Amino acid sequence: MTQVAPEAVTGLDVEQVRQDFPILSQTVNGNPLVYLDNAASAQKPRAVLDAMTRYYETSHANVHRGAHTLGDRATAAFEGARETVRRFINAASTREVIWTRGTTEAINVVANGLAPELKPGDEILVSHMEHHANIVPWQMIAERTGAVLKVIAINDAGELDLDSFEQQLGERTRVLAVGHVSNVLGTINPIKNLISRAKAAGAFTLIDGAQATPHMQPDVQDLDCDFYVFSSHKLFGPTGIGVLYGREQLLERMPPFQGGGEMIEQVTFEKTTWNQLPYKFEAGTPAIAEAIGLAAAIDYLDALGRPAIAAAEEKLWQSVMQHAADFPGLRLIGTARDKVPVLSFAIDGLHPSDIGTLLDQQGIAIRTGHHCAMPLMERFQVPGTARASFAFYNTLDEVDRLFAALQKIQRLFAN
Ligand code: C6P
Repeated sequence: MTQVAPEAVTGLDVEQVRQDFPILSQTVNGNPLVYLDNAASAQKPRAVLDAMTRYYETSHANVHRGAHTLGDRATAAFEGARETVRRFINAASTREVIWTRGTTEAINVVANGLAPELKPGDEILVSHMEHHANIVPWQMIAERTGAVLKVIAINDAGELDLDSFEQQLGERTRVLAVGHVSNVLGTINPIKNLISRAKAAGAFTLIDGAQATPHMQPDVQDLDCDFYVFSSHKLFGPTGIGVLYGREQLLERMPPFQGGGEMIEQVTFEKTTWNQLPYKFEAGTPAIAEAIGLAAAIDYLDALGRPAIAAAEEKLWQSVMQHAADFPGLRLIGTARDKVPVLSFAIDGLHPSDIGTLLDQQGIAIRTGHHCAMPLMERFQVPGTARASFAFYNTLDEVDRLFAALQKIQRLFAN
């Protein structure tokens, strides 16, 4: 259930939408909050908070165990949430939708699961713009198996260098693991093309959708990827839960990630057999309320309408770009043609962390630092960036306030 205005069919009534997000209507350091740290974690609509509270107030019990009414209710809601996610990504079956703690855990599940497929000299291809979550698990698996990590170069605009991709892709490539959207640059990568090329080369494909899903709806069957992963908390849902989509026959082949309850079929001291999918990868009591909250977030976004959300983001982004072009000494990091509304920048003479602190004093929340993408910082030869990341509930007035505040900071440092 959602509190969306009827105008949502043609365009978002942003002021009305903001009423759905209780956290946004507060002052921070004496100023109305301007929340521009959405790429780190997005805020939650009341529909999500209500769904989780309702669950705890009426239906909580452990799932898949109970011979009682609450257990049945909890199981139905939990598995209903899985079906909502299946629909969201257009997976062929709920057996292909695995709950994880988030994107990071999902990538670790896949890296661990593919380890038996890798031998010394096999290549794992990532890109120079990956988040650490899509680098480090592969390095760990490479160390275990003798496989080698290869890196697709990027150009100065922050786009994948497709020539470099073609050069690196070869018969030794066993895995392609790339982000759908960069958390620092906002670049939308041409993943459908990459997946089809990698598949033709015989590689497994994993797409990190952490930064894509807040802005677009992936169709995993159309993309034809083997794995697609994302986090709930960036998608306006609760923290502590995420999704691993995996192609069924690969998930069947992969070893489980953790052992314990739920993931077994039969246990004896001599031998244990695994539960069917998706439970084989879901050891222990799952994050039940969080799954229900994520489903409520997806329903909320559906009710707003993806085209309306995209139009609202586009309007914001045009204003951001205009302001940025007029701002003396501001350098954009990431100028790809195809982008989500993420503004990474440096300002001459200012350290990113000073920018962040001084903006916060004016009630404006952004993120500064390396954004868990140290190799990318090194590529652009910056210690870190300031990053303002936008969501559909941000307003044009907030964009104006960001740049007015940046001007004030610049004047302060000029004196
Ligand atoms: N990026 C950011 O501020 P988790 O923490 O598991 O939910 O997501 C990890 C992750 C993986 N891939 C990408 C592309 C991401 O952007 C993130 C999280 C946040 O950019 C926090 S570091």
